[in-house]
Amino acid sequence: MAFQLPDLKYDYNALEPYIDAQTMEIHYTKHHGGYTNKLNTAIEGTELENKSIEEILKNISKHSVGVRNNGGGFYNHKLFWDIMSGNGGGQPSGALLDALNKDFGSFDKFKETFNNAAATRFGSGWAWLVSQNGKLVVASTPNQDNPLMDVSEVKGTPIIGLDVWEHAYYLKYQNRRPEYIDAFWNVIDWDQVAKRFV
Ligand code: MN3
Repeated sequence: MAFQLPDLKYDYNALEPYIDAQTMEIHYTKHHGGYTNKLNTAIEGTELENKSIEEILKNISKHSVGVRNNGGGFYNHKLFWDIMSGNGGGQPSGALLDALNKDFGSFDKFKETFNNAAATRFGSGWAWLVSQNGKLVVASTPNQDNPLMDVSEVKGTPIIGLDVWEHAYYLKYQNRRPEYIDAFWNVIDWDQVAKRFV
């Protein structure tokens, strides 16, 4: 198997009450697990088996829809789990906070922009904070696309990714996506986000 489902660094109930244990378990084992298996099936016997996921995504326009959807799903969920923690929340500091202030005017203004991108993404997709050589922008993508892909409208390095597919919140929040988006800020791991930024 070229790609393996990455270990989750916390228990399924670690993000309660903001993200419930049942959602975490299904999301990680069935959805992320499914993307991983289907990615492996899609690249089996091809040269992509020896490439990094970043390399594959960078040239995604050359590959099949199956590689695009499942490669994106594989990468995006790993990032998503990595930037959350049961000890998360609060505010960023240091160079990341300086950059957010510079590029959005204030931390609150950044959150407002990000929340709006997440809430207004039609159907299934992701909201992103993206670094374009140090300049920060907010974007959203459909399906399992992400800003590393050459087909993405906004390109750069994803620093924060928020999954706004219904499977990410429907068990607890039903149709109330904005409540889920608000809750996310209580579990975001700013130390991990800062590491991705530098
Ligand atoms: Mn998902």
